[in-house]
Amino acid sequence: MKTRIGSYTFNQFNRTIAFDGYATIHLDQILLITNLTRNLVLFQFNDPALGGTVAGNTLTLTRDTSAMANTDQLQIFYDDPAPGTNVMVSGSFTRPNDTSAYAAGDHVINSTSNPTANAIAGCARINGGSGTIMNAILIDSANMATPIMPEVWIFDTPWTPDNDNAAITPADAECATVVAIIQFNTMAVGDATSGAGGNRVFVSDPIAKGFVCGAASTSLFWMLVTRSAFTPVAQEVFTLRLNIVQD
Ligand SMILES: [Ca+2]
Ligand SMILES: [Ca+2]
Repeated sequence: MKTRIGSYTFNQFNRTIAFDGYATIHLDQILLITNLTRNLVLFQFNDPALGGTVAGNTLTLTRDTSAMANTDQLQIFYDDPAPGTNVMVSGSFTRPNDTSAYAAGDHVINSTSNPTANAIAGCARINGGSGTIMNAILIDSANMATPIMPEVWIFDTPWTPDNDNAAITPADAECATVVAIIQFNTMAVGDATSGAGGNRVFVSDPIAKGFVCGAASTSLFWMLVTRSAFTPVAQEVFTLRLNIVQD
């Protein structure tokens, strides 16, 4: 979909234009950029003299712009992917190298002393973007006779994680950043080998929970809670996949 980009940063000396609302842009989707202050074309997709290169969200122009001004008004047309793009995103963590039993309500995360809040980048198309989580799949790298009963909390803001194997204690303000709490009504044994040699997969029912990412982020953040007492294997890996329809 042809989109006029309203938020950008132009640097005349570096010949760069940053697309401020985007984490990444694609050269083959940039259509036309005109310096309206000077009535000059800066980029045209089918003219080699008006080409450029892209890194991250920044276009470096072939054309010399040193005689222009950073404050010149630019007209940028970009072929943005159509809204409603369906994506799969995922993140994983490895729990500690111990086999300490969990109680119901405990946090399952990567460290008993210095845990890292799990993040999944690319949930939104652009920084501050939005979407809808359609369903979730949790993969457990082990197959225990008494498995975890997983519950996944999804936040739009990083939270301060409790230690592994401690009861979760989300603050009121952190609860106010929750966008979904996911239970998994379908569980299947994959490789039936007992313990670390096996695995299990948990699948949610349809979710349909909307979210809006933070201003400078495309990420959502997730917390795994066990609602059952279970004994893990050392360095068990949990992977969360989310199916998202991005706006
Ligand atoms: Ca515990
Ligand atoms: Ca395994």
